[in-house]
Parts: sequence; C-alpha cells; structure tokens
Amino acid sequence: MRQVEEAVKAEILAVLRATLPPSSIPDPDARPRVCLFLGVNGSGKTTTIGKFAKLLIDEGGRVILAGADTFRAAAIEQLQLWGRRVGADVVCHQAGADPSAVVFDALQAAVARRATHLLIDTAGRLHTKRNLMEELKKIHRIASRQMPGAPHERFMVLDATSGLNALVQAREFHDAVGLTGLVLTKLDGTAKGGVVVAIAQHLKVPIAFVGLGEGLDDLQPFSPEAFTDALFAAS
Ligand SMILES: Nc1nc2c(ncn2[C@@H]2O[C@H](COP(=O)(O)OP(=O)(O)OP(=O)(O)O)[C@@H](O)[C@H]2O)c(=O)[nH]1
Ligand SMILES: [Mg+2]
Repeated sequence: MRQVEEAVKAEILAVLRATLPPSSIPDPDARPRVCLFLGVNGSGKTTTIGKFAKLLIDEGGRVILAGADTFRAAAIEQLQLWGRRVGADVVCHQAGADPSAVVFDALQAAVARRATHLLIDTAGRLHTKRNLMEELKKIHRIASRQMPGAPHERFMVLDATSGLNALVQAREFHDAVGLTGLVLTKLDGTAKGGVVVAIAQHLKVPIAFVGLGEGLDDLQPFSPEAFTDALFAAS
C-alpha cells in the first residue's frame, strides 16, 4: 500500500513540477506586465489581486488595478478598498460600463505612470456564460491591440473546494483566452484542492500561487512538494 502511495505521489509531483511561477518585476522595456484574472464568481479573484499587488509592491513594483468587473457596483468598491490597503492606483468606471473600455484606460494609465504591473479584475458571472467568455475575449483583444503580447498572464483563480466541474470551467476559460497560470485559493480551509492536478495535467497550465487566507500576506508561490504532501496527509 505504501509503495502504491509513493508511486502515485511521484506521478502527481511530476505533473505539478512541470510548472514555474512567473517572474515578478519585469525589465523596464517590458512594462507594464499585464495580468488578467478570471474565474467563476466567488473564487477569490478580487482578493487574490489585492494580495498579489501587495506582494509586488513589497518587491518594489508599482501596481495599477483595473476594475473590469463592472457587473456590480460592490465589485468596484471592493477593488478600490484593496487599492487603498496596499497602495495601488485603481482605474475604474461606473457600474455597467464596458469592461474593455476600463481596460483600455487602465493600460493607458499604466504606461503613462510607468507601472510595473497592471492587474485586471473581471466578473465571475454575467447574464450568460457565453457573454462572459465573449467579454473576456474582447478584453484580450483590446489589450493586445494596445500593447502587443498583453495580457501577458491569464490567471484562472479557483477555489480549493471546487470539484471536478472546475476542470470543465478551466477548459472553457482556456479555450477563450489561453490560460497561463492557476491560482488556488482557500487552501487554508479543509479542502485540499486536488482538482488542480487534473487541470495541470489536461491543460498543461502551471499553478502559480496559492491563497491561504483573506489577509494581505496570504498569497504564496505554489510549492509542488508541500501541496502533494498535504494531499496525502491524513485529514
Ligand atoms: N479563507 C480564504 N478565503 C478567501 C481566500 N481568497 C478569497 N477568500 C474569500 O472568498 C470570498 C470571495 O472572494 P472574492 O475575492 O470576492 O471573489 P471573486 O472571485 O472576486 O468573486 P466575484 O467578484 O463575485 O466573482 C471572500 O469572502 C474572500 O475573502 C483564501 O485564500 N482563503
Ligand atoms: Mg470579484
């Protein structure tokens, strides 16, 4: 039994090790690095953006947040609150505005203010899933027209408590914008987030960060070893 467990563990590690966290502060000629955060509602996108901004600012980055979740007024306020907490400028429009227009303005501001990073918050839910995917594609299109290569990162944020349906969701987001990384949130709870192994394996998308709470410093680079050990630890 022990041998079986060791073999399975080695397999999982091999899948997860094929991943590298993205480097943080870009060279001056590659700024701003534009990171799009997407994922279903409640997965932890806005919170992750706040924590990621803190991490980058601690390393000397200058960060701008884009409020492209215009679906709810509260979403914009939540992002503004994070901006104040971590010391990042926030570019946003009114609720109901075109998210791509927000991204356009935010990218312009990021260039003008010589920001190292632009982090884009998006809606997790629109009237239909089709709307959501079309909107993400449009954001992608507008950003890349403005700055070739942008958005450089397309991070899917997913909640450790999600089941196998997260694989289906990840595939949809991957088809829409091509995911470059995963962020696994809420690992501080009882869930172990095993579904990311399936996603990493099927979509070949690396896991970049894990969320370990709601506080400012609760985002960490992903460790394949620590994650796999926790997966096999008795709960
Ligand atoms: N314990 C814990 N809670 C988290 C973590 N990340 C996010 N949360 C909480 O999860 C809830 C949803 O987080 P949000 O950041 O608002 O999620 P979202 O994806 O932006 O949600 P929508 O904007 O509605 O799509 C909030 O109560 C967060 O505080 C985490 O790593 N650990
Ligand atoms: Mg949000």
